[in-house]
Amino acid sequence: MPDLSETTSHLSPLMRVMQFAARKGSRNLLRDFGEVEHLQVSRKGPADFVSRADKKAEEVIIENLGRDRPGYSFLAEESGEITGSDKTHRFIIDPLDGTTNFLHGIPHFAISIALEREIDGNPKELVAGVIYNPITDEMFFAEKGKGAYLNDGTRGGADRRLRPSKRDIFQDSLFATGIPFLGRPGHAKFLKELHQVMGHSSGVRRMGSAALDLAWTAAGRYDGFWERGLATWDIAAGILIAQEAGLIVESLSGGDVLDTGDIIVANEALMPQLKQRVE
Ligand code: 2AM
Ligand code: CA
Repeated sequence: MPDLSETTSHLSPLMRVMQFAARKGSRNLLRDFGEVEHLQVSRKGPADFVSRADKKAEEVIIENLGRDRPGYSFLAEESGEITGSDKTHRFIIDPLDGTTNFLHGIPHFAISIALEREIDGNPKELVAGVIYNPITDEMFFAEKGKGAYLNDGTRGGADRRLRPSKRDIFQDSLFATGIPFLGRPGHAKFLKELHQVMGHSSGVRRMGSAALDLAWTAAGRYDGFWERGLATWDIAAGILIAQEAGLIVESLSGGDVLDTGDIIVANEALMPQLKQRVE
């Protein structure tokens, strides 16, 4: 269980608020994840239970953020759009990214929180993001212009600057992706892309949490990531973390990546090589 009293005084007030909310929400998820194991064997299965766990975590996160930043608006997976008195600031929340993993007792899921800001009528921009994996206690985070970091509680609790991999040879590179969900178009296209990337790279992983895929790419564990049809809350925090680490983030279908949810991420050298195989 994370110790919420840990000193985080080196962080900006906003980052402290966001990380605190993520850790608070994660307590509920961890407790419920422990129960999932028992429920696997019940006839009804854990699906209903998990959707309640999801909602509960979201409530806790919204409650904490709302207390520290009153008036801010929200876009959250379960609650949808909540317009506050301040329409220029909006938290974008995924209380449980990797729901299918959680449901099956697979310890690979995360809480994702981003803050979007609109100033003087300029287009909205992502100004802060956190992705927290409560199982590994890894907190990935970034603020606009300040770089991206990982705190996993080791090395005296110091933040480690995130840097993407420097690989530039496609054959040596490892990529992450997501498979289009049941009922969505694009399976044939995806299989073609997968074939192209698999055949020429070091491999492809499909772990089931887009937020963690982005965080891991920012950390240089993957050399790139692509997926289509994602929701704003799946990728908002991850986009900023990847960009602040030094990666290129683009939409696979033109327009704004947050709006389209069709995302491709890689370093400068690999981006054209990956694009060529998935566009
Ligand atoms: P979720 O776990 O919050 O649903 C996996 O490829 C990624 O796609 C996850 O980040 C997952 O988020 C997201 N996703 C969005 N819509 C989904 C759906 N209908 N079914 C499964 N995963 C979905
Ligand atoms: Ca999600």
